[in-house]
Amino acid sequence: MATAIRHDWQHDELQALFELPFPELLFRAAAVHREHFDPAQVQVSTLLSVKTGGCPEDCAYCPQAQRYDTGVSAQKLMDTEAVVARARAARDAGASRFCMGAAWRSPKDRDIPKVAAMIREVKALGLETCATLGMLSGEQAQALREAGLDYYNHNLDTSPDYYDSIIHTRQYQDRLDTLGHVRDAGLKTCCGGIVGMGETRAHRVGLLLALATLPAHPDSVPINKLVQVAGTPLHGSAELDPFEFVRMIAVARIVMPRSMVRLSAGREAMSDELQALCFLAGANSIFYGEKLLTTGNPDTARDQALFARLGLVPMAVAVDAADHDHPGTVHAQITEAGGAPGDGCGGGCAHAA
Ligand code: SAM
Ligand code: DTB
Ligand code: SF4
Repeated sequence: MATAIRHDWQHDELQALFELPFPELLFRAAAVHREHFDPAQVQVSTLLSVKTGGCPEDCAYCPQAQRYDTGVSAQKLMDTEAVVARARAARDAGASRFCMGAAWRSPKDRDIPKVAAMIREVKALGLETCATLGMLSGEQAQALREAGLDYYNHNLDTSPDYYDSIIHTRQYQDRLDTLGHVRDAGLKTCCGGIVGMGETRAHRVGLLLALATLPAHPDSVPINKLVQVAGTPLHGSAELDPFEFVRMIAVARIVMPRSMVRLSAGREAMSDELQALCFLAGANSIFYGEKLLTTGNPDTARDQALFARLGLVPMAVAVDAADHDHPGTVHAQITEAGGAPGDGCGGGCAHAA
């Protein structure tokens, strides 16, 4: 019988999952993964910082906060043409989703038409679109949806009871409110958090509990491992045990069985073997391309080789996200030679199942 989708998870249950012997936890997570996904398929997103640095917020992990001396300089919002050129290159390298990030507390209303133009043109390339722009009003979320936005990324970042140690310039409830506006606008939600910020296991449980008891599980759940950047308050934090990171992925997979669990920031410093354990634990999405927003990510050749060595294939774009002028399922291809997306999926894609 298929695992039920639950929204009534309890702290003790998640804690007990974390405490399972590692092989048992991975076995259970892998079993849940197979019920809902082809474990050979991994969704591939590319990030672009369309507005970098100068952010007024005080997120203790973030290189883009104006108040920390991290060497990231404030830049203006990019031109649409430059964004589209980067999106086309990402598509041609094998990405199926393009995520545009802005170092804003929240967008100004006058920014929305500019971002909407980017979304429309990126979508016209046949890519799924995602944006992460900070807090949104209901009207702003609606306007982005009308421009063709598929996903909005807005993270809870950490447990409610650790939040005050990390961010002081906005409240947890502000994040929940933005997620509500995003859901109400009919956008898909991408929402996760960061580990390795000096939190305890109980805080990691608290983050997953907060995510798994949202009114709807996020469609994508990015699990970021803190990228430590000199100048940020969290630089110098104790390194997380890599197996604890894998446990975090596995518990996320078990409690949110239908969500895409993204192995997000921090991959550059991970071995191929650790990443393979994360895929075994139920991760089925990555950021692909040599940069996240301001920090590094594995180079594409390394990821192409990893996919080939593990027999992983990039997931197809959902049909309803594909270019309306060119309807049909679009398939990303990551090959060791790179290459453009085409119509042939070789039978490994989701719709073939
Ligand atoms: N400014 C918007 C916001 O905060 O919602 C959007 C961009 S913000 C950079 C997106 C997410 O990136 C954050 O919520 C956080 O989870 C993640 N992030 C930022 N810096 C990070 C770091 N050094 N390591 C890991 N994740 C990080
Ligand atoms: C998410 O959860 N992680 C991504 C994306 N959503 C926007 C961002 C990671 C940023 C890592 C630090 C940087 O490159 O600036
Ligand atoms: Fe600003 Fe977002 Fe960075 Fe926080 S995470 S400082 S809101 S860019």
